[in-house]
Amino acid sequence: MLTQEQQLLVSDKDTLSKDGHYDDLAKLSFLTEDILLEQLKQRYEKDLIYTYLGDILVAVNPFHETSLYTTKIRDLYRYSTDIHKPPHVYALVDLVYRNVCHGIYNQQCCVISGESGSGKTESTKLFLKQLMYLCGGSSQLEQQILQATPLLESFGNAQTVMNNNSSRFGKYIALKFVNGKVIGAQISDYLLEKSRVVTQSPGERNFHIFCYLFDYLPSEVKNMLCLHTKYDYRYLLTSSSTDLQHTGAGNSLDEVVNAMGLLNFTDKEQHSMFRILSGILTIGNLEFSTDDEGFTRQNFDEEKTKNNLVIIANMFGVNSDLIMECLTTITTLTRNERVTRKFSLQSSQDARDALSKHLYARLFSWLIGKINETLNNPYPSQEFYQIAEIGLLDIYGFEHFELNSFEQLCINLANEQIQYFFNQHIFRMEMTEYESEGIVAETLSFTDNHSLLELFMAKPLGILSLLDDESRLPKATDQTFVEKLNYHFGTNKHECYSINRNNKYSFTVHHYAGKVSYCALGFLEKNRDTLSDSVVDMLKNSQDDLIRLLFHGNPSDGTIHLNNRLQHRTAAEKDARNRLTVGAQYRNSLQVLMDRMCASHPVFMRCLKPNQQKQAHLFDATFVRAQLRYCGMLETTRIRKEGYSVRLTFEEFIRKYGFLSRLRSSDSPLNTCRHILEETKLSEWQLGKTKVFLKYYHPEQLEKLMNKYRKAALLIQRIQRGHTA
Ligand code: AOV
Ligand code: MG
Repeated sequence: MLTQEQQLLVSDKDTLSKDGHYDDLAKLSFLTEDILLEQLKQRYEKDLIYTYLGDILVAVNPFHETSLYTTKIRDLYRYSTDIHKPPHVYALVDLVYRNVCHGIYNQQCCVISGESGSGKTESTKLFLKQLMYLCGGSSQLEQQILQATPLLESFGNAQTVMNNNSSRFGKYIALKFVNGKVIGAQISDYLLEKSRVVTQSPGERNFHIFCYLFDYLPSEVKNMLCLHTKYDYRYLLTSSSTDLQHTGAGNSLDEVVNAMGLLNFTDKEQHSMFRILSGILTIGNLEFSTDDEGFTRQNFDEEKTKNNLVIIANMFGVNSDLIMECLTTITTLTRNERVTRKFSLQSSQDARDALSKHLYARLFSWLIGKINETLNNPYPSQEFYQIAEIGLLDIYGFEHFELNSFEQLCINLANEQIQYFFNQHIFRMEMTEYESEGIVAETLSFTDNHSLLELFMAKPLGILSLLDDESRLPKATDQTFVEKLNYHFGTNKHECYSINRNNKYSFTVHHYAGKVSYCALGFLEKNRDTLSDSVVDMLKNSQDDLIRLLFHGNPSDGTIHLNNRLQHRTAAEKDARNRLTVGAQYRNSLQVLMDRMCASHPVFMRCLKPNQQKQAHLFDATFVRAQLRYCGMLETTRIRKEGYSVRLTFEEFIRKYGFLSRLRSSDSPLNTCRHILEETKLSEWQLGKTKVFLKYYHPEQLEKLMNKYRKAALLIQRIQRGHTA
């Protein structure tokens, strides 16, 4: 019995292996859904989790440690010219990195998709680590880039029903290279699910970092931060789960602190950060009571509450009376008159939770800004160098819970966008380019999700626009929002929408990955995302430099300010953006992401989840079949086979393969390419107006020929040297 490592080392991409399964399913001459599923299953059972479908890499989550990532295997995929390698995420890394080194593409992106818990984040980490390995692996910058991951995961990931280490934010890491060396990186983040700070669904947890505080901080530090045990905090117990055993990403607080050190976070900043986290947990324990008129009482006479207030005031560097005032009253200025209104109990609780959510979200943005400041080394005299970029996209996967809220709507919209991009790339661009290049090809048919995107994004009649309208109307409620949706899209007016007659807060959207019913309770408030001016003013004037910075208050002379001029500026820019609703901001950030991806040469990786129990060695065929179907995997195979998945401009082609033919300078680029191709005796290629069109299997054949020619050339050189010696 071969080990996985040996299997990888001996496996040959070209041939049907002895066990009767293929490395590249696009090579099967006959492919049905059943065969595809059966092949994936057979491979999965041997821990061969990677499979090609043409040039798309499919990965089935093994849910256990494998020996697929040893140093030996890492070296196997290191700058190899032999591309007979079995499918692996490292093969993708090798491909994009070689493209950088050979100057083939200046902008590439790796799009990793799949539903929640399918393995996107793990694949991203493997990708990044291997990429840093290929380009050296030892420089400080490379280490810093790798260290950003555990830091972001601890603040941005949490346990959900679908995944113990679920990403609750989206990220796009852009890595910049000069001469094959990484010279900088920039992380863009997408909509952190900040509601998790104050509430979690059954079976779910708060962000990992909160648990780390209790699991790893030495008791004297915990005392200093006035932290008790994790069972004492409401924000950690809202899911009524008493099992708070840590199951996270396998990171620890040590790793987080270590990463912060490497990424130039000062001790003072780290200290402030811990105090903010402790303050957030404590503020969650503030209980309010009502007076005779039903308003929130302003005097807390309970001992416990008084103590909590003192702790919060201390952690946030603000006055405790002021906190109380901000959370129980609102003061407005009307015609030069200050009018103070008392809050209802609900308003006080909302104000308290809004403060926690905002503070955490701003802390998260600050972390990213600070990391970017460190990673974004300006390279000396950039204009003399060709900078190449590799982007890595890792967002939250498609989600379908029992209760789906605004966050799921946003998450699923992002997944629709990625699916659209995938479709666009695979199908539509294929056809448009054939046309513009004058290539003769059969029309390829495909399923589109354009109409769903319209349902969300259209102006003025799309879900997000209508939500914005309602958010602006003072009298509107979550219910009137659903009524508007039903009016505009219900009763067969939109194919992707249906009314839920038995629930006035609910509506159903037919996503590419299935129908999801959303509960609109809280939608308007989540979209408005307001924080009262008095709370902002209070935090702006905090004694703590970091809190002041997060709310762009007056900077002091502390290091935080000095190190953060850039951050300060982005914070101010963010403030301007903040006036937009959450939905509008999100739409904009997705648009920027799409533009960026469209300008890149993409490679795709599709992660599949073998079962819903997060279990090893369990392949639930029905569950996998559904995933294969909705992400258009079968169609993908067909299109890839029928179409020309590889296209290079004449110049690129000549630069890459010119070696295969004697070039005549008098020839036009078109003729030179034709000449090379004819000499290779390959078939089924086509020449367009500016590009060479190849089938997905051609590069491999060309690479084979190149190797043969190289060997021959070496031999000739040696013989010639022998003659002259
Ligand atoms: P996701 O990123 O796709 O979900 P993850 O990458 O977090 O999913 O993977 C979920 C879990 O599956 C990990 O915590 C690992 O335990 C396991 N896993 C994934 N890939 C591998 C692998 N290659 N080898 C071993 N175990 C693996 V979400 O972030 O929820 O959409 O929002
Ligand atoms: Mg993830």
